[in-house]
Amino acid sequence: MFPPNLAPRRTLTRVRLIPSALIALLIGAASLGAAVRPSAIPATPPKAAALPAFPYVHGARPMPRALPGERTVFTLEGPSGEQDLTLRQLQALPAVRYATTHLQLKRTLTYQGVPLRDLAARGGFAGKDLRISASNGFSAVIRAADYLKEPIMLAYLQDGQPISILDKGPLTVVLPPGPTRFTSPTYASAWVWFAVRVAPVP
Ligand SMILES: Nc1nc2c(c(=O)[nH]1)N[C@H]1C(S)=C(S)[C@@H](COP(=O)(O)O)O[C@H]1N2
Ligand SMILES: [Mo]
Repeated sequence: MFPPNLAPRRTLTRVRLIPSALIALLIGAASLGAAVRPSAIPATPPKAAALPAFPYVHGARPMPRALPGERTVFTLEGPSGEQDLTLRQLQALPAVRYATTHLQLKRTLTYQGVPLRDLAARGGFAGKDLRISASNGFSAVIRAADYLKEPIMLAYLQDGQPISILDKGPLTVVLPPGPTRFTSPTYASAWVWFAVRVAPVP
């Protein structure tokens, strides 16, 4: 768990003032990336600068239906109920890819997965702090101020392959290499492995 004062007070306050709906809109525009012509983007509110571009490999794809018997791998627990997602459905959400040195594995690997920012938008709780839970009962909070600005992801591929249990898969939270705080002991709990669920912090 993190101390409540990880991010500068000023940043936290500003993020909380942005309505979830506006954040969801901005996230949608951000994940469309280069595919969207500037004229298609709604008039840019000043807060748009708070949502940087992420290293997307693709935007949202048509959401496939879950097949009979297809396993739920991840659940979004939103204000209007739960959304169970299969791996194929998770892979239809916008995806980022980058190399990072895994804090616990101590290896530099290329991960691909869904940015928490896009997961939160899909769940209807963009801009809220997130609690990510794991199949072993562990959970950790990831602050909105972190996942809105940095492409923290729920990874499903490691060097192009499904992530083995030995490497903390099949779904594991990965933080990008930029901010040095992400590799500090304070953020060790944010690298949630065996991740199965996300919900907004009440
Ligand atoms: N699923 C799961 N993820 C987790 C944890 C856990 O117990 N279960 N512990 C967290 C904490 S507090 C730390 S310090 C690191 C520990 O990883 P390690 O045991 O590989 O060093 O994983 C984080 N992610
Ligand atoms: Mo820890």
